[in-house]
Formats: sequence, C-alpha cells, structure tokens
Amino acid sequence: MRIALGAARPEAHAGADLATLSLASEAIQRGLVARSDVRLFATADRRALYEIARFQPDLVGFSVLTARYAHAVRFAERMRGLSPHARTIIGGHHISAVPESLAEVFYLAALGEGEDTFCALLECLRDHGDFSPEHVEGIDGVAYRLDDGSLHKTRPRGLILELDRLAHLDWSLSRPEDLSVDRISYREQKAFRAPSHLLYSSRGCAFKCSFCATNSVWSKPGVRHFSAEYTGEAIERLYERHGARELVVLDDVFAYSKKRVEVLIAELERRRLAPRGRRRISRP
Ligand code: B12
Ligand code: SF4
Repeated sequence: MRIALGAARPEAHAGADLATLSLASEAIQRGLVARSDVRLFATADRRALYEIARFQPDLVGFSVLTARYAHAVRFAERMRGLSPHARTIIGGHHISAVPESLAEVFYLAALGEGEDTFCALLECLRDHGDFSPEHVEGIDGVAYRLDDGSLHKTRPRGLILELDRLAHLDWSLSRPEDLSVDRISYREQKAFRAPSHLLYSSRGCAFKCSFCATNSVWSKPGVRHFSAEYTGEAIERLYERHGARELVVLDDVFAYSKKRVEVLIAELERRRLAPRGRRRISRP
C-alpha cells in the first residue's frame, strides 16, 4: 500500500508538518506501510500534484487548519483529476472543530487525535480495499457523508493515555529543514539562530480560552506528557542526526508543571544535552 500525506501550510513553508510526520511514523512502526511507500508533501509545493500522480498512492491524507481549508479542497479536487484512484481523507484542527464542513472531495474525516484512527483506516483499506460505511462504522473518530448528504460520525476517539507508545518522529521521511522555523517568515523568528527545529513534549492544554482551537483536537482541557526519557531521546536524535542546535517547543503549556521541566532538564543533563547560558522557550 502506498500513502501520501500532505500539509496544507503557508507558501513560505514548503515542507511537511509534525502531524503528517507523526502519522506516517506510527504507520511505519506498526508495519502497516513500508518507509519507501510513504511520501510527505506540502500543498504549497507546485510540483506536489504531479509527484503524487506519478507515485500513484492508494491513500492521500491532508492535514488542514481553518486558514487553508478552502485551498486544501481546491488542491484535492485538482488532485482527483490526476490521481483518480487515490482515496482522499482529511484530519487536523479545522475538520475536528467543524466536521459539518466536510467537502465532497474527501471520502471521510478523521476527528481528533489521529495516530490510532489513521492506522485503523489503513488496516481497513488493507483488509477490505475500501472505506465503505459497514467497514468504517467500527472505527472510532471518523465522520463521513451518508447518501442523503447528511454527516455521520462514529463514536468519538479516546485520547492516547500513554504517549510514549507513539513512534518517534521519523525525520528521514522529510527534510528536517522543511520543518524548521527558519523557513517561516514571521518577524520575531528572525531572532532564532538557524537551524531551529520543532519539538513537542506534551499534548493538550489545561485551560479553555474561548478564542483558542487547541481543544478541538485534544477534545477537552488536560495535558498529557511524553516522559522525560522519551523527550530526551527525541532531542538527542535531532541533535545527533539532524544538526539541531535550537529547538522551538510547540507545547501549548510547556511550563505548566515546574517539576516536570526540572525533570526534563535533569534528563538532558544526563545526556549532556542541557542548554547552556540563556534559556528560551517560544510558542507560535
Ligand atoms: C506548529 C504550529 C504552527 C506552525 C506549523 C509548522 C509545522 N511545520 O508544523 C506554523 C507556524 C506554520 C503555524 C501557522 C499557523 N497556525 Co498554527 N499551530 C501550531 C501548533 C503550535 C502545533 C501544531 C502541531 O504540530 N501539533 C502537533 C501535531 C502532532 O498535532 P496536530 O497537528 O493536531 O495533528 C494531530 C491531529 O490533528 C490529527 N491530524 C492532523 N492532520 C491529520 C491528517 C489526517 C489524514 C489524519 C488521519 C489525522 C490528522 O492527527 C495528528 C496526530 O494526533 C498548534 C497548536 C497545537 N497545540 O496544536 C497551532 C495551531 C494549529 N495553529 C493555529 C493557527 C490559527 C495558525 C495560523 C492561522 C496563525 C496565523 N494567524 O497565521 C497559521 C496558519 C497556517 C496555515 N496557513 O495553515 C491554530 C489552528 C486553528 C484552526 N482552527 O485551524 C492552532 C490550533 C493554535 C490554537 N491554539 O488555536 N502553526
Ligand atoms: S493553548 Fe493558550 S490560548 Fe489555548 S486554551 Fe491553552 S492557554 Fe488558552
């Protein structure tokens, strides 16, 4: 089975994103797909449509924020013309917050945290060769249109309680520089010394600000942490294998627990990776 996963991201950012990287890494770890049968792409990349057509994937998944939803729909429609056999699905913040907006071009939507849902969908495709309602109905966290056009949702997907069971991000799937913030033209990010790399060490936020979309994916307020060992290992991989010298931590509330930050620093000291001098934590 061949899969392509695309991030609908701004033009300045030509690479993949952490969501698609995590989904692909998990599917590879579970043996559902071979590394050579995975492509990550960005919808901002003009070559992507033709590369996907050449690759002939069985499944194309889009990760989409609200700001790029209309663009992602147009991209998927154009892609359908060139790759008519690919089943196209969508996940991420926008569709999790507003599943009613599911466009006809998508077979289905994955709502909320994605790794388990995505792998269950791959198993469905492997075992049945399609996403027909009788096969998808047993998969939690999915939404699709019924024949009369109404939206049907399966049971909500529960959160992953043991985050450490997730695969480490397989950075070899994407050029790390594509994930680096130095490709993003936000003014304040000029303060970073390149290359900066993205990292998260927890999922979710303890709060519920009315303007914020974070809980549309993580379903309710609450923070789940990767262990210090897991995060230390992730940082060591970035440092040793990918030349990372500065990290942008994407956690919603990284310093929510002072004790946890101290445990993490102790882990980094054990690995001789603790930052020296000024310490800086930044969130987009
Ligand atoms: C990193 C980040 C960025 C980076 C992206 C860099 C990169 N290469 O990834 C940059 C700086 C580009 C960025 C820009 C913006 N961002 Co931003 N960003 C984030 C942040 C902090 C982390 C996202 C992340 O990597 N999470 C980790 C991954 C693993 O989680 P995930 O993306 O949710 O993916 C999981 C599920 O959603 C699901 N899933 C996702 N995609 C798919 C696809 C499939 C097929 C499946 C099955 C499942 C699935 O499975 C994944 C694994 O569980 C979030 C806040 C947050 N806590 O999520 C805001 C957030 C996503 N951003 C947000 C916003 C508003 C923006 C901007 C509009 C800001 C602005 N005004 O310019 C722009 C829009 C960019 C665009 N045009 O799309 C909002 C989204 C709101 C919304 N309704 O969509 C968020 C939620 C912030 C917030 N708290 O409100 N952002
Ligand atoms: S991530 Fe920030 S803005 Fe969003 S709910 Fe948490 S504290 Fe509020």
